[in-house]
Amino acid sequence: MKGLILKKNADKFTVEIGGQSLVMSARNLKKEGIFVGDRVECENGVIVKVLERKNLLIRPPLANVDTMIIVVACLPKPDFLLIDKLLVFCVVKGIKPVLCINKSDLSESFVSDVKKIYEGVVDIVSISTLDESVMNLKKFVKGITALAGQSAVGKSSIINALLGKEIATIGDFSKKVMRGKQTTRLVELYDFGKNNYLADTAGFSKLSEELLIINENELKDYYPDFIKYAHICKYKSCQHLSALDCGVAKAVKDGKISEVRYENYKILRENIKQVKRF
Ligand SMILES: Nc1nc2c(ncn2[C@@H]2O[C@H](COP(=O)(O)OP(=O)(O)OP(=O)(O)O)[C@@H](O)[C@H]2O)c(=O)[nH]1
Ligand SMILES: [Mg+2]
Ligand SMILES: [Zn+2]
Repeated sequence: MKGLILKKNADKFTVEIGGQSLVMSARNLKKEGIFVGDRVECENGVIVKVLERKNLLIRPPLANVDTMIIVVACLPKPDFLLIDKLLVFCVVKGIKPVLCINKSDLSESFVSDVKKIYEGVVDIVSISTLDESVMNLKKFVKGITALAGQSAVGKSSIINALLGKEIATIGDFSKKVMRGKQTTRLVELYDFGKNNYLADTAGFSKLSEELLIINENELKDYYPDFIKYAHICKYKSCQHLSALDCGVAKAVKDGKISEVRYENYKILRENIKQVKRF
């Protein structure tokens, strides 16, 4: 029978199989080779085989990710470079990204500022976990869905609000900032019905390593908003770094591409280039 790994705890796995959740162990398989999100073959209550994966994330460890909901909020101070890294990462891994602006109850102007940067780049949904607007996120949970974003943007709060119960642990913001610790540590999939699952995860902080598989000269091809204007560039291999004869730089100047996106592209490209040298 085929099952799905919902949770991993030492050498025990919680497997969803035939509509039930069962705790199983694995036979003749290394536990390090089985991940939350893996689809597995089970025999007599034991995992015997891991089926082929669509993708695998290392940090957080999660397999077969279909959708990534990238959460951003006005507090903690947003890291737009991290968002852009995550967006590139999604394209590399074949994951559909969604940008979720949380804590919209705190600042309306922040919501419109973020929309200005990312409109036309990614689907955007604005919510607050404090009211019913959080439900607007439900339709974006498609397949195995990971929540990503800086610590304290409200990922665990989103899971609890969507499921209507206190499942995931929410961190105390002030304590968290003081200690600089993440509240959520383990990865677990929560069932949303109709083969849709949401993962509460910590991590994505060491993402840069996983981005190193791309060449700095290819980075531009992972920016859907740049691709729209790249045909205007004089040179086919244009890296969009100088304003001369560059369609992308012109689109930035004309306000069609966000300056934040463009400046962070240059930083990310330089990061990739630097690390690759060693
Ligand atoms: N004002 C406001 N506060 C929120 C909202 N959502 C979450 N918070 C608060 O933000 C803080 C952090 O929430 P968490 O859900 O623990 O954040 P997290 O992203 O899971 O953090 P890590 O697990 O550390 O990655 C808590 O104090 C929440 O009460 C919201 O929509 N509005
Ligand atoms: Mg959390
Ligand atoms: Zn160009």
